[in-house]
Amino acid sequence: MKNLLPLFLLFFTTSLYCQLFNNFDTPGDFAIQIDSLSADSLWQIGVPAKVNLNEVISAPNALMTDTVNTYPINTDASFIVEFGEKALYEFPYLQLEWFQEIDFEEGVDGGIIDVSYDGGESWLNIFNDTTFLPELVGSYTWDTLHNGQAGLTGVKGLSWMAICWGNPTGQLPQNVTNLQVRFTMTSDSLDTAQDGWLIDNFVLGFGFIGSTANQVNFKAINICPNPTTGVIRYSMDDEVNQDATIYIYDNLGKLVLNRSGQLAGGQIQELAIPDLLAGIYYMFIKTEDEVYRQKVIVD
Ligand SMILES: [Ca+2]
Ligand SMILES: [Ca+2]
Repeated sequence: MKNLLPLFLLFFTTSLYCQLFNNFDTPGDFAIQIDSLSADSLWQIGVPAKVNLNEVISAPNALMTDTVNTYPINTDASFIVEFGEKALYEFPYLQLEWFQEIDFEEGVDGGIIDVSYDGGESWLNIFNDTTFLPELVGSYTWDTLHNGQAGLTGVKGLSWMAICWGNPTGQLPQNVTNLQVRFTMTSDSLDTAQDGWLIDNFVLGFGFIGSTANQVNFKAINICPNPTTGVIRYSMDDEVNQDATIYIYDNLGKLVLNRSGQLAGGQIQELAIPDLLAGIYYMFIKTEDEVYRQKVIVD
């Protein structure tokens, strides 16, 4: 603890997490490629002035299917977020998260999310990606849409969603150097005068601490899924096979869990957290040689 506490306090004064953001209010860390070739391109970045979709997470802007009007019939409008080799250096522990509001004709129109792992050569619907098995977390409703594809549908207020790669059941190969995620709004020929899809605050998180924090030698704990409920599933990249102590602090810096035991190097391990209320926590694992750290969200 003697060594841990000063480092922990430093955390509150510096932003050390290695994440990429695009909140549509300032220049983002990664680009949003809106499908400008399509006449149907609906996606606009701006201040929402719609009837039903009107909340942003960070003011003033969000990305949405037209800032004012309801979505048209017979449309397929896409945008793509792309991450190259530099952004993927902590593969396969990777999470793309965002907030969204949804207003679609239930079970007919909706939002399709496809992923490409080969530079756009081939695409896998995220609900049917049985190759790499990304875990979808957060709050969402999906169904088979008018075109036979699985997608988000129905009406849902502001909610959080994430695609989580590198989980207990799915794993990405280390040689993937390009990851693209495509968001497509699709509608049939019946106009129900609904608002479509609004997205704000994309974050690509690595489960990694470091590049701006050379002065603090924390190493990463990989936690997936994150947010989690009831149990934390975690691993470290190092082959750590030694006695360690786990500390979990709440958002106010109060120690809420303290466990000692033997780490099983390279494996996904589980820590039960039945007593932790929903909120933000900071998990530290201290061995004789290292301190590992990660933010944990319990929901
Ligand atoms: Ca925003
Ligand atoms: Ca429709």
